[in-house]
Parts: sequence; C-alpha cells; structure tokens
Amino acid sequence: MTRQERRKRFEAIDLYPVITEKFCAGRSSLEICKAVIAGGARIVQLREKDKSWREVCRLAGQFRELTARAGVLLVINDYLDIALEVEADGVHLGSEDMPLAAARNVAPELIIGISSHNLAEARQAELQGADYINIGPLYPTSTKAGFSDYLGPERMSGIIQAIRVPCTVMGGINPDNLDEIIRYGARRVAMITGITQAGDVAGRVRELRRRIASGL
Ligand code: TZP
Ligand code: MG
Repeated sequence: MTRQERRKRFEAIDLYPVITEKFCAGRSSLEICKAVIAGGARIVQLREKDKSWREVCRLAGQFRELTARAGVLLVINDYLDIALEVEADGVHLGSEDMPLAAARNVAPELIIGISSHNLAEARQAELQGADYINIGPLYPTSTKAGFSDYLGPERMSGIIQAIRVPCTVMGGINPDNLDEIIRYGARRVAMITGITQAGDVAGRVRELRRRIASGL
C-alpha cells in the first residue's frame, strides 16, 4: 500500500486500540489483538516498552499476520526498523525517538504518527509533515508516568481545531469520560487500558466505536 492509501484509511478510523501486554489483565497481547479485530477495529498499535527488540519484532510479525488478514492497519510504537521488517503500515514516534525527517527518509511509504503534549508541539509536528498527531495525555492515567499537566477536553479541542492532519487523542479515556471528549470534538480516540482491561474486549471495542461514530 502507498502512503497516500494508508493516510486515506487512517482518516476513516474512529477507535485506535493500543496494545501493551502488561496492561492486558493476564492475557496475551495476541489474544487481545484478535479480540479488537473481532470487535471491528480498523487499526491497531503495538506498544511495548519493556520487552527485548527480538520479542517486540516477533510479536509485531504475529500482529501483522492477523491485521493483514483482516485488512486492519498496523502501527508500531517506537521501532521504525521493526515496522519495516514486518511490513507494518506505520510507526508512532515521540520526542525521544528517531526524528520525523530521518524516519521519513528511511520509510517514505509508512505513515508516521507523532506524540504531542501541547499546541506548539502539535504545530511543529504538522509543519514537519506528520501523517497524524496524537494529543495527550488528556486525563491522569497509570500507563503514562512522569506527567502532571493533563490537557483536559478544552485544550484538546483547541489543538484539534488548529491542526489539519488527523488528530488522535489519548490518556485516561474510558467509557465514563468518552461522551465528554466527543462533545469537545474528538473523532479519533486512542486507548490502552480502556480496551485492554475490559473483560469482553471485542464487545468493548464494538461499544466504543458505536459511541464515537454516533458523535459525528
Ligand atoms: N500517550 C499519552 S497518554 C498515553 C500515551 C501512550 C497512555 C494512555 O493509556 P490509557 O490506558 O489509555 O490511559
Ligand atoms: Mg516512543
């Protein structure tokens, strides 16, 4: 697939499940990947911070098999080399990862997502050519250490309105605060634990997608 085709499919996503095995409530990340696909997700991100390169690469290959079969986009967090190795659709990079321009040189056909924590960072990522921008954390969350400044729905809304490339929003989003962020304009919602810790993951994905779509 070309980058343009990938970008077009990215634009149409609603829910963006991000899978980290240690937040999967004792289940394997592969099992959770299968469940999010069964629930109708159109994209999955593999995000592993504590596993070896080899282990992440092995998991990424398994995620690729499942997602390719279902026509689901696959994005790898942090590791551009693994994204290329398994023929993922994209890579998600933060401020401590490979810079966007360098990643683009190496991988011209991948979509590149960039993390931002405020409007200035989001604008900079857009100027540098990010394919999408993640905004967060919106609310306190146990999965993202070292933050004290949470954006909340109003600042989130300001950033979404100021940016032209697709924005995803993340951080502490769950079924209880989803309506609020939809009211403030969120249309692409990324979640780790709001999905991976659900008892019925496929059912949770179905419910969240329906609620995001109904906000359109
Ligand atoms: N970036 C901003 S918040 C976050 C990341 C990776 C963690 C979100 O996890 P959860 O469980 O959806 O709050
Ligand atoms: Mg990173």
